[in-house]
Amino acid sequence: MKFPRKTHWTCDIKPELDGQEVTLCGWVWEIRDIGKIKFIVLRDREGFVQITVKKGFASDDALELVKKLKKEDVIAVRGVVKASKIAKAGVEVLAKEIHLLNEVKMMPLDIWGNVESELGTRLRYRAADLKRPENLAIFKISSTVVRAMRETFYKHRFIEVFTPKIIATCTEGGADLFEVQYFEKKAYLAQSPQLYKEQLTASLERVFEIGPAFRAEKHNTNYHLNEFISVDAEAAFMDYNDIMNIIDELICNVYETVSKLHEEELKLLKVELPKLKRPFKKITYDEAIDLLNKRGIEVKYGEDIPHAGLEVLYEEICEPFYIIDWPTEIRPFYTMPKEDDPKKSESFDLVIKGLEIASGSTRIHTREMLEKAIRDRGLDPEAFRYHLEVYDWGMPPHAGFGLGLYRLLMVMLNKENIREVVLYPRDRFRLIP
Ligand code: AMO
Repeated sequence: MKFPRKTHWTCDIKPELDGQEVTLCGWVWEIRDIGKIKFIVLRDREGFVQITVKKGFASDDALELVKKLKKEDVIAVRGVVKASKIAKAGVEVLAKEIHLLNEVKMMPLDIWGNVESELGTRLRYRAADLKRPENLAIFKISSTVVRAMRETFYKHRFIEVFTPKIIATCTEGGADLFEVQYFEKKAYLAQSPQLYKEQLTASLERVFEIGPAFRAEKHNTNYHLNEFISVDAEAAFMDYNDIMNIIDELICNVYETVSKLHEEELKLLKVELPKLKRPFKKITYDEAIDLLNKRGIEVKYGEDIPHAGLEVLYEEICEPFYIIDWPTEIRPFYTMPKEDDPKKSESFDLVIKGLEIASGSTRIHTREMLEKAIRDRGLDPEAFRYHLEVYDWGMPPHAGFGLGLYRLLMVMLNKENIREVVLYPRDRFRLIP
């Protein structure tokens, strides 16, 4: 198809380019007609630019076309940059040619901020909803978050890996698995790369993976999804304290990088990111239970701490914090018990603004101990045969964590509902689009 190629993005159009010819491609956001002169506000992913179409400068075709243009028509504009005192951004583009690349037929919802649609409606028409400036800001920030994480991982010599998402055995407990038909066999969608990432410490030493995890949980909350992006890391020759130090650095780098690169987007989203202090606070599970009981929230020893409890702890602590040293029996089988008190484990959950964002631990690295831990939880070691055998082949001491990307974005951007930060969320009742 013949059309002029984009030479600049809207964010590149600065008064310093005065006099330069540019081609912009994007969407008609707004059209204003003041008689002889017409203004188009063109939107692309990076923002808006005012296009001025006037007789004597624009081609006759352009002058004709601009009369018929509608909001969200897809256009390419060739023109000349002009520093301008009147235009909002101090700069505009005087159109020479305008090409209509595709005509809009209808829009299923208002993306211009005049009529607010409910989240359910927005998710139903998500591809249109994603054109809203707020969503452009959210998903640009999301990309930067992942980039900042990768930087921290590479700095610490982790390498990125990809493990299978179709698997034969459970990793985190059996109940929440999605079953799939794998030719003649039954298989499952991976809940977590847990067992693979642990095995990889015996060869690649330090690995990370940013990929989907699938959980058939019937929850219907604002912070659970059935498919989410899990940021996983695992490192040989480390324990849970080493891992928490890496998470501290990773989260701080994420907050700093987003603050630095996304001033405008944060302003649009009305978000002020705090300057976080490292190391994050740590309280033990026992301390957390005591504190909660004192505040009138009854949590029995040996139970998981409910979401409401985490919120109360956050009111008390007011910064990101870890709950460490959980009872061994309520953590997954691969978790290393504490040497001096095996009823407790070298494990942690990271809580930000009252929400569990990550969890991790030092792992068991001997076969005998792992086999016993599997049995102790009523699981069948035979089901883990292909995992257990690896522990005979020189398994290093290791530790790691899993972090929910969407949960982190949700707390960073003060969103009430996790679905706001997911392109196409998958929940109990949502499989389309
Ligand atoms: P866990 O099950 O705690 O640990 O999961 C790790 C993190 O993933 C996020 N998360 C979710 N996010 C959205 N929807 C869900 N349904 C959901 N479930 C979990 C949370 C959570 O903290 N293998 C271990 C990690 C490890 O030890 O390395 C694991 O999967 O933010």
